Amino acid sequence: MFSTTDTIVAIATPSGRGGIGVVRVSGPGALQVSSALLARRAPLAPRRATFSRVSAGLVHDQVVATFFPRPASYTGDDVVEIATHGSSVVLNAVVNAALDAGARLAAPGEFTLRAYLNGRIDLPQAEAVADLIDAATPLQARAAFDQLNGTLTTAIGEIDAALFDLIAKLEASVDFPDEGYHFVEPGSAARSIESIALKIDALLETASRGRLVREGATVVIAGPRNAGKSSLFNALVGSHRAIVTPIPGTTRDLLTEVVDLNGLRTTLVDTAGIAESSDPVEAEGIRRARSALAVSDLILLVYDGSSHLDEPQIILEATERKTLIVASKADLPSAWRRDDALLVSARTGQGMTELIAAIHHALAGEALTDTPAITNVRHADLLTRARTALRAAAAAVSDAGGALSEEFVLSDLQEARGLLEEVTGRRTPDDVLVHVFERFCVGK
Ligand SMILES: Nc1nc2c(ncn2[C@@H]2O[C@H](COP(=O)(O)OP(=O)(O)OP(=O)(O)O)[C@@H](O)[C@H]2O)c(=O)[nH]1
Ligand SMILES: [Mg+2]
Repeated sequence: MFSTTDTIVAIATPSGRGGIGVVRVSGPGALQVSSALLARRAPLAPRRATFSRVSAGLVHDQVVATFFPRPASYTGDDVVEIATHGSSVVLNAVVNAALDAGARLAAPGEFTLRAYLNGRIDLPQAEAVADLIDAATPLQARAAFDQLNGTLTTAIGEIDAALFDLIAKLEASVDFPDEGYHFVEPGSAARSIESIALKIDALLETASRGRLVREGATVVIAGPRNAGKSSLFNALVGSHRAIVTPIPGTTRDLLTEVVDLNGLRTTLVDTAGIAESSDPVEAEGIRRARSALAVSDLILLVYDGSSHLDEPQIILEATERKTLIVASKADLPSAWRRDDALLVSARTGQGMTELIAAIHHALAGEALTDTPAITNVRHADLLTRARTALRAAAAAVSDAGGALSEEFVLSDLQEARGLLEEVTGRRTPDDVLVHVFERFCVGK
């Protein structure tokens, strides 16, 4: 389904205008296609930026072309990158000329797919390329870069090696049953399985923080009317995004903005004040506020710190979800106190730093700076299933008592191993590949 023998071309830089733009050509015909475009007659020297011109119909430009010979190129095939001025007219003309010269338009992610199919990178590394390109915070970029560097592959490789070792010993027991000798005693098999399971657990423990880094968190600002929710939202966003008025019931729709809170990508949601309302518009706003609460990772429950607080109100709004209680308008004389409330003034900025730190802590715990190994749901899912298979293997060992039946244990261990190989892409069905590379944009 993936043709790898033809020559592909695409614009590798983002669409729009820029100082330079790059067209990437990869495949066995990369040199021949690019020489059809370039005015320069002499062949391109490997890995040397070479000044030339292109002419494609009406369009002419001065360019720098670089030839990366196989196999030490991004894709593992011959690659020529042509840097033009960053005009979409020029870039499209160059691509069209390359198509005329025999190249085919690359599908999304096809350059990286070729790198994977040519064994330049494994599947987690290919996924890391997409993550790095999509990173919205420095921490996301860092997590993706670590994965690109092979941290996950190394961790999985160690688990796989231990699993392989155990499987080999058990198979030896199966193959030489007449010796009356177990190569692996049940106790030692159980210990090996346990130690492998612990390694997988350690990886999986990083997964929920990893998801936070990768996908970010949703923080919903809720509370009674006029509590100062929209003012707080604006202060966190850093612009006058939401309408603020002294009139209770100002906000009706859900407002969302993505912000970087100390490195954590956060979707902030401002909501209508929760109250009994006979106004159908406000009632719909309140219904939406409640549904936003239901999908939040964290709720900021905001109460006006300067006016009397109904104690039952807080209890009424308490939910199962993580919640921070905020006493707003801290620049005014306070009308109530609670030990667990964060005092914040959107007007003066008082308490904002502490609030952001508290949000960060509630979502991510102590440190989000040590990079998690697992940031990807596909990986987490496969590892969870491998963990289940190991649990079944451990159960088969302990049920057997003295008479260990290697075949049963082996089939579970082999299943676990297959799942690990699916993470790294050593054994990956085509539909998984399609799914992974769908996420890419053209030219990557
Ligand atoms: N002094 C002071 N006033 C504030 C502060 N934050 C909000 N206010 C005032 O409180 C009133 C309500 O603020 P909003 O931010 O609109 O409150 P809200 O909770 O979004 O209100 P609804 O959308 O109507 O539920 C406005 O008059 C704000 O100027 C603050 O930190 N200090
Ligand atoms: Mg509001």
